[in-house]
Amino acid sequence: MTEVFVALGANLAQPQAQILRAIAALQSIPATELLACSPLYSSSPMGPQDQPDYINAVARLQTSLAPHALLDELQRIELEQGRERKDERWGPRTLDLDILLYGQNIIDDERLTIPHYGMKQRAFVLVPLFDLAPQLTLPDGSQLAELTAAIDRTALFRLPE
Ligand code: A4P
Ligand code: MG
Repeated sequence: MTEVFVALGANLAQPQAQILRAIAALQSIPATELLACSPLYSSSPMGPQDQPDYINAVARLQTSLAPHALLDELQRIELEQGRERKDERWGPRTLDLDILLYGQNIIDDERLTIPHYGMKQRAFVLVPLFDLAPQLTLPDGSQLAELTAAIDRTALFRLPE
């Protein structure tokens, strides 16, 4: 089994309900166990500003699926929740599920970049990841605690549980 962290994001069609539904759907992935989920956060959009705020969270899983098989499952869940892929970069979506980390593996091919390319620059990823795993070291040796302490979190709000 490999420990995996998945980022969840949504900003359309009742985003908080989308995230809760996606967390439930993660529990249906074969050969995979949902270990924990972070609190939910609201965040202002990165990218085009003419879109609603996002709800973001991070889930901790363990899986015996290979990385690409896990991506297939995550994309199936996105489609089941009405995800449409448009040309606009960083546009609004009902659900985005990104693999942040797959153990300490480094993967870079046409379908997968792991660690996720933007994770170190995004408060809406680092802060919920830190909630789950404050001691984490990334595959490049950087400490999650140091990255999280340095990130600007002015546009990030933790939702009451
Ligand atoms: N792909 C490569 N690596 C991965 C990975 N580690 N996990 C490929 C998942 N997928 C990965 O993804 C495009 C392709 O990336 C996939 O086919 C997969 O093979 P996509 O979900 O179709 O497109 P996307 O998510 O729009 O692309 P991108 O550039 O990854 O978007 P981001 O970076 O995820 O940004 N603002 C706030 N506040 N909160 C957000 O969550 N999210 C975005 C989306 C923009 N602004 C946001 C947020
Ligand atoms: Mg994505």
